Amino acid sequence: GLGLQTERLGRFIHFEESVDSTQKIAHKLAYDGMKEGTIVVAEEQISGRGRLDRKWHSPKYTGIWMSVLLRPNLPPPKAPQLTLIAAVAIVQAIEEVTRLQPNIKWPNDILLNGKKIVGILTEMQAEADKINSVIIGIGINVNQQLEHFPEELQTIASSLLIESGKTYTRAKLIQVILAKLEKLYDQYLQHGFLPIKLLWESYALSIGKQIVARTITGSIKGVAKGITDDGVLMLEDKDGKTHYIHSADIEMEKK
Ligand code: BT5
Repeated sequence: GLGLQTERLGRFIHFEESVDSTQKIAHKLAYDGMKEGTIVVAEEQISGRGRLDRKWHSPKYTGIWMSVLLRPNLPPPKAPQLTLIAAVAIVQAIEEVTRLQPNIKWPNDILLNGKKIVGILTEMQAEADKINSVIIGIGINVNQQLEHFPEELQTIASSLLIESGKTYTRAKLIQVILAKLEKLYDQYLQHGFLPIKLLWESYALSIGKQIVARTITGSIKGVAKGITDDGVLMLEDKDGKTHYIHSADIEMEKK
């Protein structure tokens, strides 16, 4: 067992040795009416995915490939906040278990020493103006050596093992992540996003820095000012105009 300290999250665990994507299974379980807190965990993903149909490298036995089903009673525009809540929970869990201090790169990356160790993919099903289900996909590089990564990832990705020289028990990490996530999620449902937004900003890398936001319609340069109460990134360009970025890849500008 995982020794869970949660009331709802992870009370039902769907475990598989090898899957296409834990997201796919979680969507099916959501459709079948499974309860909030159901999680899907796999040892390996053959077609793990990122945003915009990008691939997520998910080799066997070395990482955490997990999807969490939530059913918040909220309108669809609130769903992106759940990505930020998950990011805070994961940072807190990694800090507690490893004593490393990761940072968040808006919206969905967690980095150590500038390299990506975690990716989060939030997908939503809504009916009319109400969320039916949100699937939070979490990928964490735990015990990979550098040579486990494909060459194109070796300069941009890392793992907890590479950064600390230690291996970690994935079940322990999952247990702590679910405990932190449940606590923050309950706090969010009771008190709203503001307290979590402040926490999120304390871990964020790009706030106050010059960045480039690549959106599907083009790139915008400016200074990241922070996030709105809905979790939207605020970017101020050189003319002092504020842009509200809902979805993008962020690059820190090199001086
Ligand atoms: C993400 O997308 O970062 C979201 C990744 C979510 C993965 C989880 S695992 C469990 C669940 N099931 C799934 O199928 N997915 C979720 P994005 O921001 O689009 O970043 C994707 C990019 O990250 C790729 O194009 C690569 O450049 C890079 N990448 C791929 N695999 C990586 C890895 N293992 N570690 C670090 N970077 C990686």
